[in-house]
Amino acid sequence: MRIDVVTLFPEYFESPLRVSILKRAQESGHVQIVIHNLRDFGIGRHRVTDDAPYGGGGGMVMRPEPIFDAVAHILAEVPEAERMQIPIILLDPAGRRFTQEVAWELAGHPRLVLICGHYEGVDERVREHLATDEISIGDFVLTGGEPAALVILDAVARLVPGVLGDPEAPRHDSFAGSLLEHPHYTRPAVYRGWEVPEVLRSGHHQAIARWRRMQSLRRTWERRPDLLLRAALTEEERSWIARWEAERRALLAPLLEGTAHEEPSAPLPDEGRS
Ligand code: JF5
Repeated sequence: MRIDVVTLFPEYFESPLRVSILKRAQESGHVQIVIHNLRDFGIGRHRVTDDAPYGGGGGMVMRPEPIFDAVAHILAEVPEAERMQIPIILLDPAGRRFTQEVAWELAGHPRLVLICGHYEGVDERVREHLATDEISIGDFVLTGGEPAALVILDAVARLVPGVLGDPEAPRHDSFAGSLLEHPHYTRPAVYRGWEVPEVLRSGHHQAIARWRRMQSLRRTWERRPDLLLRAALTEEERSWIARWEAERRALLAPLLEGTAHEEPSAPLPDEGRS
């Protein structure tokens, strides 16, 4: 797979791409990542890439020409029929939310183009007439699209067949099965008096698998109950959850006793603090 990135800050990508899995993925030829400096496509002697917004207001907006020219340069050698299939992705807080499902979808393409916005954003004509996708990595605002592009690069590259040692690994991911991961332990068996659960040291593989599945479910039920709606669960697994629900209700019952039909309680007397 090849991923082209258009950015005003090519240096931003240097060290993240030089270490660990992304480094090895590039060295082995499984993934080719090409960073393009948007400034090289800037306008005039000063290679300008931004300008003041029409209609006034503060800040700067990225001009469309350098971005169109950078993408034209990237796709110049690609035959028209193939070019039409390549996602041209603008990183933007207003985009479609990036999830593991979107990562799998993008990993299915032989090429991607990522465009990093800056300032108040890019000229609307980039969205309308160049970008095929707008993607957000979450509901927060970054100074530019670069960190978001790195997140997408990382999540997508590791799904390319051969990038991870074990070809089964990505399918075993938390979220792949739509449940959170079970706890992991390694040596020592006892650290500061904190013991590794007995079952994991028992060598009883079936009991271990069952314990892990229950831990996964319990953790998901506690922290991300929304994920359970999409999970494929056995009858037994549903019965575990039903038991936890019952235990929770039993714990809450004394606290809620008699509150259902009561008038809102009177304000507490002033405790004398100023
Ligand atoms: C950006 C204008 C893009 O802030 C983001 C972002 C947040 N979630 N996903 C992406 O992108 C950077 C900033 C300003 C356009």
